Amino acid sequence: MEKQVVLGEELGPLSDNERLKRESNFLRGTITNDLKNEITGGFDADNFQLIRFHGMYQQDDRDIRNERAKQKLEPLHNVMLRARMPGGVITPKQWLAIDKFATESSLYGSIRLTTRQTFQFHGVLKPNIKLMHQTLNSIGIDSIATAGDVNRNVLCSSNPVESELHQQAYEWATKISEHLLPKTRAYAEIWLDGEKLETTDEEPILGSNYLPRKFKTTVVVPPDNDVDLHANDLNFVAVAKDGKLVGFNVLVGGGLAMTHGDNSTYPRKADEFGYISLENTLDIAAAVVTTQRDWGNRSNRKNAKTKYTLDRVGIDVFKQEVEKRSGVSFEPIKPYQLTNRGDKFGWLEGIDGKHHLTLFIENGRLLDYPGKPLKTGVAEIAKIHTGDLRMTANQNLIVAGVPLKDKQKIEKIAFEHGLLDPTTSKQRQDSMACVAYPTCPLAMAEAERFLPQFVTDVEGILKKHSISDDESIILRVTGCPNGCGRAMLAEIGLVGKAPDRYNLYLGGNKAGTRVPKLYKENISSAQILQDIDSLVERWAAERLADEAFGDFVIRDGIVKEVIVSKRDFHA
Ligand code: SRM
Ligand code: SF4
Repeated sequence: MEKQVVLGEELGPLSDNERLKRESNFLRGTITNDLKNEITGGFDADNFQLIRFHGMYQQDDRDIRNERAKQKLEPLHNVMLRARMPGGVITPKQWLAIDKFATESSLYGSIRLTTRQTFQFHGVLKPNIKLMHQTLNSIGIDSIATAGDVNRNVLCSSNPVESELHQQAYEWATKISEHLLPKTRAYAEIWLDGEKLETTDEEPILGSNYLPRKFKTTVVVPPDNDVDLHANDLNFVAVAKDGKLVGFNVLVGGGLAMTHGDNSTYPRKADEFGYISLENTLDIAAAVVTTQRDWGNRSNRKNAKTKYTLDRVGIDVFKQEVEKRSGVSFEPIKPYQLTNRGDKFGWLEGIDGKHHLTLFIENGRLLDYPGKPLKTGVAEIAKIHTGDLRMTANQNLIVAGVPLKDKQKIEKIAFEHGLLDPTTSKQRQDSMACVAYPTCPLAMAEAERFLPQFVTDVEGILKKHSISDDESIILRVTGCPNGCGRAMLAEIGLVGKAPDRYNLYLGGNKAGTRVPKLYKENISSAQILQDIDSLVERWAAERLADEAFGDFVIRDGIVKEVIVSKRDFHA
């Protein structure tokens, strides 16, 4: 007997976001009026949400919020923009244009590389918003659907070595991104002064009320899992024959966010649905999205993502619906292995004879620091580089496709501007934090500003216990349980609760295929360092040969393994 599935809109009273999407006239709202309103730097309640579908978030600097309130000033409203860059590929010409905009027209002057292979501008004031979109449009970049209840920027493994396979995977990331984009003309009308894109206002895939919640997609080239596929709703894992892409293993239902104190929320790995051949990729993508569109919870946004839909209706029921909608039957999963997530720093030679330089950018923040003019350095490279630049999902940057003759020149610039630093430890390279303060309105604790010193302290602990320099622990800090820094796939994950208070999670693995488990709740960074010190001491003394920290804490019973999140994560 066919199981009855309750549609997402029948699960309870609709959330207010459903009303505002319905009333928005395909994402237009009254944004244009708000733009003209010079009395406030902000947007009204509905437009505050709607601008997200256009890739922007309204923010203010939390460091100066109280001071401004004392002076009876409204918060210094501004927007953060997140660009759409499938696979993170950007040309030097585009880079120079975004560098110019960040320097001249944003409050912070920085370019922030994100955990989803794109860049953000922080601190763009209302009078500069249109200029920003028009600047981006003039260089072939947009910010459509990088936020809001839609399919977000599509990730693709940054694998510069197997150049041909990477190129094919990247092309699919771009095709999937285009296929799942909103079709509304709103973006062009509002930001590009009525210049029309060739679209209608029908939304055959996303629907007129768009998706119940954000939706994330990746294309992965094993064995690298640098995109952290288990953080994503829909994943296409490349299957190659003789170095050529022939199809994808499809995994559905990953996601990392949770809410403190709400056990109905949890980080969850994606499930394997099966193998498909290449020509079915877009149909499967659309079928997964439309199934989630119709079945995802539209009443409670905390339980609205695909991961909860799968756990509510059952994996098999969801999968059968995808097969029904696409007319494609999944074949059994083809063997594949994910082994690592780190970027490969320094120079690598691709099989096409081109050279690729991966630069470590701490926290992805490109800015000119005293003695370390990182942003200028990348711009100087872009001025002479003939290949492309690739942002990685670990917030780093690859100078890709360098001919042999330019290698030395580029390396020199990188050294001179602090972009190549031989003293950077492997531990630092394997550590990551989300943005958090001062721009993120949801931050409960520091993350980006906290990480550098914290890593120095952890480096000291590893040294004290004679852990060799070529080993590290995947360490991630995230300023609140939304999990933007992907702490919920780390060997050591810190999740912010309050200023200098974090929950400490342990037990992810190197490949990113295991969710960690709570070890201690609501503790200070000093306490966390003490705990890490004693845990590393035990690891150093009792580990099996080559046993990673995350594997050790599970084998030793320090935390229990999370196998099925719904059952195990809060148990
Ligand atoms: Fe995120 C919201 C930053 C990757 C889960 N995220 C936010 C906002 C926009 C805060 C807000 O809603 O007002 C943050 C802006 C901070 C700022 O000032 O820039 C923010 N998220 C980021 C970035 C920039 C972190 C970074 O340090 O790089 C990443 C941008 C990605 C991109 O380019 O698209 C970023 N966010 C992630 C990830 C990691 C990933 O996707 O690989 C996650 C966890 C994976 C997942 O989705 O489960 C993530 N962000 C969230 C959530 C929780 C979603 C949920 O399922 O409940 C929120 C809050 C929300 O949506 O309500 C959020
Ligand atoms: Fe902000 Fe929380 Fe995301 Fe960090 S994890 S960027 S604090 S929403």
